[in-house]
Amino acid sequence: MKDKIQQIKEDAVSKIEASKTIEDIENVRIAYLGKKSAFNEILKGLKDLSPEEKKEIGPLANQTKKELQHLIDDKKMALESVIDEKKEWIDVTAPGTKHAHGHLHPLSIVQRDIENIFNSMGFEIADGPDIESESYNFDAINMPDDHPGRDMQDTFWISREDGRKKGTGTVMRTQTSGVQVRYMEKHKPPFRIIVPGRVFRNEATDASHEHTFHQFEALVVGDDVSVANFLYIAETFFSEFFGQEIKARLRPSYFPFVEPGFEFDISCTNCGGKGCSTCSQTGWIEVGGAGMVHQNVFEAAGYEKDKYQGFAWGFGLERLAMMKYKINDIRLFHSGDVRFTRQF
Ligand code: FA5
Repeated sequence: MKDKIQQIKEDAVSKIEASKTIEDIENVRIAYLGKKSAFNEILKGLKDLSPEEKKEIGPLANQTKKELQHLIDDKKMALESVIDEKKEWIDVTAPGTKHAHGHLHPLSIVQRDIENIFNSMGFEIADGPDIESESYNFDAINMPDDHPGRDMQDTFWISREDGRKKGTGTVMRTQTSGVQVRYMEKHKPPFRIIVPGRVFRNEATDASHEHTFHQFEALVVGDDVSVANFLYIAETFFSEFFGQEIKARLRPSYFPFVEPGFEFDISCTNCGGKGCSTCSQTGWIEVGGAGMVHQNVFEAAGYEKDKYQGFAWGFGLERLAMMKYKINDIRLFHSGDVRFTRQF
């Protein structure tokens, strides 16, 4: 009997040592200490032994059972701690994961830059509604109903009844120029303002045209404001904005609300005016329209005719942002693609 117990013990110990999983060790426990195990049979049979044998075998069997139970418990704990380490081990010294922070859209950055530069030159920032009356957007700035100038801007009409009274329609504003008369009705010269804002045109889109884009208008009115003032302010602004010396030039053009009117070019920010693919080898890039405010616009605002002089310009904000950050497709701005906006 003693040999049998010793044999069971040796077998059990080698199986305990070989166990690799919780399941293995549980199987060893059932096999060697469970109800149907050979060891349990020995314990059950103790009652049938002689008193001398009982004295000798009883304590040996109980001692062996205890030893095996300890070995099994220790092995089980060891296996559990390995699993815990794999599952829950935390390195408190590891760098944390970064939280994503919100940031400004490139157009907002450019708009803020523009506002800051003009603020530093004594300009105020004025505002107007995106949904504008036909009157402010067109009629008041010398573009009455039958004016051919209206054809220059494909318009999203919100309401435009047949047989309506002139100027009573509503539009998604096509230009920030509509804020000119709105502002002048409430303010007397001298003043200088810029009007940054969103505008809409019913146009097909391509790499340089959007149906929804931003302009910023500048309007300077006083007793003796001249084209020379405009050129000086424009060159100062663009040099500051691009962080390099920029030259400006005017080419005669037509806008109903200015007389004379100009297309406005700046020296190429890529080649400095020498000629490159960005400026089609001309050294110049067109950035907007400008001119001396038409006296009809002053009259529409309630000013006395020929009393004041002023200049106005309208530039596309996206086009400036594209030049500054070398972006080749205007549609990226409103694409909602964070791979694009994250770069700013
Ligand atoms: C105007 O909108 C005039 N109101 C500008 C003006 C103001 C002239 C004051 C004289 C005095 P124009 O349609 O050319 O002009 O637009 C001005 C600028 O807006 C363009 O030079 C261009 O930079 C930008 N722009 C025009 N159409 C689009 C478009 N579809 N997508 C993106 N930018 C555009």
